[in-house]
Amino acid sequence: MSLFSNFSLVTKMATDDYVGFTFFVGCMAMMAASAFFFLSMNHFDKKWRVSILVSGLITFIAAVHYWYMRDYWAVNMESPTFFRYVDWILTVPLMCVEFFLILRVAGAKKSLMWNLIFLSVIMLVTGYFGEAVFRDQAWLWGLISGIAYFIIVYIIWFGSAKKLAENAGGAVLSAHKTLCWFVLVGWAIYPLGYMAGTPGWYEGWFSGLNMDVIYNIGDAINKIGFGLVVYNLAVNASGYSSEKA
Ligand SMILES: *C/C=C(C)/C=C/C=C(C)/C=C/C1=C(C)CCCC1(C)C
Repeated sequence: MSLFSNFSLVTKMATDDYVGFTFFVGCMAMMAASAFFFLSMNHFDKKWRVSILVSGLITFIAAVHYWYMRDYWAVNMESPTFFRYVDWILTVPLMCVEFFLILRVAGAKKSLMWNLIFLSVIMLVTGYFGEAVFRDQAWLWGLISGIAYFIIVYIIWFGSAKKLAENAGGAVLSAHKTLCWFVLVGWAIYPLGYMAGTPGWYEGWFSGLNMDVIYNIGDAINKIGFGLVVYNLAVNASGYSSEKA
């Protein structure tokens, strides 16, 4: 029974299992978004195809991880922290690549991309330490992670990335601005989840909220929304052709 239950039974979902529900819906949404990005890719001018491809890869990688996280939660009823961070360590750097790809038209250098990727890895590895390894010092690791996060925000809002976006102007500038808001507001959802799910002096601030529900909402907004901004940019900048499919 115990062996076969893993293969042949679908675990029940309680009507009040909000965490399980958001994993389930999140998984579906990521799959649908991936199909959308992949299938629309070839409608665009060549120079935008890689950007749309990356949007699809981000949601596809998330879909695969959500598939596992959904199962992990259903069987163990605990946070799939490991899968969560593996997902992020793959998808967040890809979002940094996305910034670079968009700004490439204005002459962005690879060093901008690598700086953002490096900072995002610091942000996530220190977050993992606080959440999974050194939970007693979760606030300290969260703080280091938060500093890396703010440097990313600074670079894209005020630093070299901003200057490139201004040089590019038009649809690129407005897409860049929207993505900046995603990083400032959309990404700020994650530290809230972290504070809801780790011990520390902030305990109780978000005690009514579940960490995984917050992370799942954040992922849906940021991964799918981010991809749609890029899609929209490609539509505005190159026009969508229904002939080329
Ligand atoms: C698709 C996944 C995304 C966009 C994940 C983003 C994750 C973050 C911005 C996480 C940030 C964190 C902090 C700023 C401090 C506390 C620890 C983290 C890792 C939750």
